[in-house]
Amino acid sequence: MAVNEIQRFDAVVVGAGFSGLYALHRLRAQGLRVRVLEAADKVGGTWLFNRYPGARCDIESIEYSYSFSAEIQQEWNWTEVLPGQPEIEAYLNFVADRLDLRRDIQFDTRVVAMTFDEADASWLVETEDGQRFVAPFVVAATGILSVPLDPGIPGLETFGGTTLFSNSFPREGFDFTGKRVAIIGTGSTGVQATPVVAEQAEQLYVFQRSAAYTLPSPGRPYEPGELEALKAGYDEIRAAQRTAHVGAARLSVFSVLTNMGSHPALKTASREEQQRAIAERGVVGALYWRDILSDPEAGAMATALYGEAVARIVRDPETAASLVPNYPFGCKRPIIDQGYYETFNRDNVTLVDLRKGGIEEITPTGIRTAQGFYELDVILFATGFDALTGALARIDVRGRKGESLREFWATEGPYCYLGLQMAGFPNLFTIQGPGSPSTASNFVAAMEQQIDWIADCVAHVRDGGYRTIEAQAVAQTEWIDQIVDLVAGSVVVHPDCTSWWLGANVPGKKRMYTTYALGLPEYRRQCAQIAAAGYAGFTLS
Ligand code: FAD
Ligand code: N01
Repeated sequence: MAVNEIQRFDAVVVGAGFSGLYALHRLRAQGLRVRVLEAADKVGGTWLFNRYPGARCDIESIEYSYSFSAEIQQEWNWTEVLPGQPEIEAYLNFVADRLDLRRDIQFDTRVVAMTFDEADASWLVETEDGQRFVAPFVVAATGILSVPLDPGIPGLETFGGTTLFSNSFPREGFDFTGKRVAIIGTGSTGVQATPVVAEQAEQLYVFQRSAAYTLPSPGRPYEPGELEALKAGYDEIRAAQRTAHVGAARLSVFSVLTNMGSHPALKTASREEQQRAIAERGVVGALYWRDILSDPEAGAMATALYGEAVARIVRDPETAASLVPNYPFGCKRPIIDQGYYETFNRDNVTLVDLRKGGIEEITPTGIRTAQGFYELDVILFATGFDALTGALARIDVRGRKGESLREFWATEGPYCYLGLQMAGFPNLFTIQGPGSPSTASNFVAAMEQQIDWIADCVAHVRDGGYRTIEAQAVAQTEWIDQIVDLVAGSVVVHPDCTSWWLGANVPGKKRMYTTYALGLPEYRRQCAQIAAAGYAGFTLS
């Protein structure tokens, strides 16, 4: 086919991670001709790129997996309760083969522009290499954590050793043996990578700008027969998931938060009770009190108690003190780790607390900070993502009257109706966009519900003889404003919070918390109600 020839489909899906694969399957099952455009050379998205040592899911494998196919559920065998990156990547490849998805996926194809054509009521989708696709519907399954954030450190490109990024880690892996290594960043990624890299490296420096709250992972391999027993009761597991606030009913990093209501209050607990809690539960004992998210004073007490719990693990008092966060628990997404604090007792591991003197520059031989110079062979950046809106904003999306989505979000903030559509951009669906429960839930459960909703919506438009469906600006504003109001004054918008879910980690990005906070079941109910009411808040034409 000539490069400039336009290819027509009923729907274009951008991205071939968890979301894009399911969107393809679901829309194809409805008889649509679908083309998936994927920048990478393989399926997997998150689980293809983030192959750094220690990469692992924080939700049980049997829940962090597609529920739509009873056959796939039974055929795939997870080996661990909390699956590691290789296993999730293998699972997604299995699903792609099992459903014969690859025949409709075009790899090595990056979308750079999408333009809505009023007359044709369709989207022109253009790729980096000049290919053009036209389709009435586009599903942007581009990922909420898929655009690496430039750490913006002067001299980065001058480093003469090996520079690694956690979110584009080499396919063949990397051997840290005998190397002087820096990990920059102590979010979920840095915290996961630290204990594993420490075991290989000659010397590991962990560069910490903000300390993390992190809970010990409950992960382990399945016992013989355990998975089989779980699979026998899969219907009940999925039913429980559907009623769970975060879309995961079994043990997860979120359980410490969701069960808080039944725990005692920290402010009224005696000193003995507090000490017993951390003696018996470690750092979790500092964070499981019911009042610490709602009462700032209790939150501050929890941070202090957390510091005491860390000091019981980390032998060097200065390092232990440096590992205590200076923002309240709950402001960032919870982290789980496999021996993070214990790692700082190793002779070959040093914490570089950047609060005592930040990074000034990277030189050909290492990192210069205000507190000294560190000679290095390897720098591993675990510095995060331009989350939620980053991937779509990197595409030049033009809606009605040529309106730019990138500019709209940059000036107004991340407005989006239901996390599914933006006013002015008809027939373009986002997956887990702003205003969805995405960042505070089991992503796979949340994503499946959204794609089912989108597929039903597309069928409604086509069967009803309509050409377009478009979010109304008023509905969109009301939706996001009610979400913003819900969390006003809470820890997630605390002034000291620099979380990606606020957009606060990206210089110049509008600071707004847009995660739907009422839980997945209520979100599902509202989406269903809106559809049943003839797609209230949308205009069909
Ligand atoms: P992605 O997996 O990000 O896939 C998006 C795809 O779109 C990518 O393949 C990308 O190449 C492609 N793409 C983007 N832009 C373009 C373009 N312009 N043109 C063509 N292709 C494009 N969630 C949980 O619920 N639990 C967890 O434990 C968990 N762990 C995580 C661990 C890590 C390290 C990270 C980064 C995220 C984690 N998440 C977790 C969130 C995770 O992103 C989602 O769970 C899920 O994998 C997202 O799937 P997706 O298909 O929507 O997006
Ligand atoms: O990214 P992050 P992440 N100099 O943004 C620091 C999912 N996930 O990749 O906080 C020095 O959380 C930055 O410091 P600060 C999960 O949803 C899940 O770790 O901005 N430091 C921070 O410490 C997670 O929330 C798992 O002060 C710099 C870190 O880098 C999301 O992905 C595992 C810096 C970035 O932390 C993102 O996690 C992995 C600089 N210039 C990821 N720039 C699971 O376990 C940034 N930092 C399931």
